[in-house]
Amino acid sequence: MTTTPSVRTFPASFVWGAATASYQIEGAVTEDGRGPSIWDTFSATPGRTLDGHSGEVAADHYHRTAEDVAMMKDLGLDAYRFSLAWPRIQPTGSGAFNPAGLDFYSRLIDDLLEAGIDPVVTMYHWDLPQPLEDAGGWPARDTALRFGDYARRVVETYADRVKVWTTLNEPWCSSYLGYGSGVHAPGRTSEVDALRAVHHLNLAHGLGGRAVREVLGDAATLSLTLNLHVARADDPTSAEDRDAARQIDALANRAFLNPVLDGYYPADLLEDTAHLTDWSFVQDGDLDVTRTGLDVLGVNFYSTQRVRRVPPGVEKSMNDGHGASSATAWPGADRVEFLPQPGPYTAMGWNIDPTGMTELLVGLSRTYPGLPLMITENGAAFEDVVSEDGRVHDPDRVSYLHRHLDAVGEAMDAGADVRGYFVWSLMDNFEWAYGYHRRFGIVRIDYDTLERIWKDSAYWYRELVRTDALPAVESAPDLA
Ligand code: IFM
Repeated sequence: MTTTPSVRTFPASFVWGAATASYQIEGAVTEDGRGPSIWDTFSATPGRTLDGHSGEVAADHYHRTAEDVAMMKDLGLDAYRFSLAWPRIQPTGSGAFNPAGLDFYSRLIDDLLEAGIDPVVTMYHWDLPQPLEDAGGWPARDTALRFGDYARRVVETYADRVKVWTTLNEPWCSSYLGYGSGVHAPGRTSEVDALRAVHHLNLAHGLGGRAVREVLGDAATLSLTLNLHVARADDPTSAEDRDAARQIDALANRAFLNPVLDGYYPADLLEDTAHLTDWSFVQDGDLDVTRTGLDVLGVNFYSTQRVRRVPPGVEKSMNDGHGASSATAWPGADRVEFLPQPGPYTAMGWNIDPTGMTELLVGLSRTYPGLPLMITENGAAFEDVVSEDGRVHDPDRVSYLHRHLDAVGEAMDAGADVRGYFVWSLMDNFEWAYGYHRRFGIVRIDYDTLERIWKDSAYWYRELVRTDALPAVESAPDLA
């Protein structure tokens, strides 16, 4: 007897979207009054990004918003997640706001709404105004206060049209990659500064969240996007390895979840890092500010980690899969080793393991029952090529998306309240330290002509959005 494999379906209310970020797609870095950001400075510093690539032109989205919104409409997207460039809106990060910058996003929001696409706005996706870094950056408390002012202004400006507000994207990256390992802008390497940055980013979230709730009241959907880690003990029977996993969970996950959802920093985090800092930068009342609660938690998921505790005296490898090669990448975790994972891998070298997606979502829904979840990023970079037929056939990406969405469905079956999914990314873009050498888009950017070319994954995604059912991977080339 043959059985037809059942097709995974999603509720009609499930939100289908695509995500991008300002510095990665906009270009136009000196136009219409935009000020410099830490990523402009970092990219201009020799050796910081592959081949010295920068976001100077990127996907030229700044000049092609109408075309890009039309493309999103063709894809049938319910929602578009994008970020506001703080230095475009407030060029020095404090003081005067730039009307041209505010207008740019206002037009984008109008175009989206006219196309029937909900704008999901991230206030900060890593492009800190350079003058704020010069004054101390995220390790300095004042940066959080400046963010609070900026947040209030943008919420007041767009509240009539934008209801879903994400304060920060992946503060883990801003703090540990920016100030710990230094592989991201501004490229500093201090364990203590990384921890100070963690707190000030949480504080910034709190201040931004307050602005959202005060301006929008009950109409607000407040969100924060985290790249939570699924770090598994190499040997689950080893207390040392389990403790290594606990330590990474504290640094990567609970350092953000606890202050925002519970109003404290985990005791084990404070203990693990007590030799570095007494955390006195957390001032009285701060945790009341950080504890905003969330209307929806944004979850970015790409891969899993495997860790073990290295015995004293044994040399450990420093690769944590995020290009971190310095001892300052994970404050206080100097005896934790990130081990190579079984493949397959994406072009980032990240292992493909959709079980991590299910584990993460189910775990979150058990820890925080009733908390709605939204996949705000998931996707993969592969070595795409344009075929002779002019098409980009990207079966590996289609398979990656299929398997991860199936894993999301499994988590929903197990009770996780997942409201939607945003593919990373709408289009190829500036992949930070990797420049344009990594392509995550479902739409290809030809960086010579800036032409947009739909990959098979884009046609496949359009079919998914249309039907709320996972199309077969093999059907992708025929869906154009
Ligand atoms: O490109 C990034 C994005 O900016 C943040 N999340 C991970 C993506 C892939 O590295």
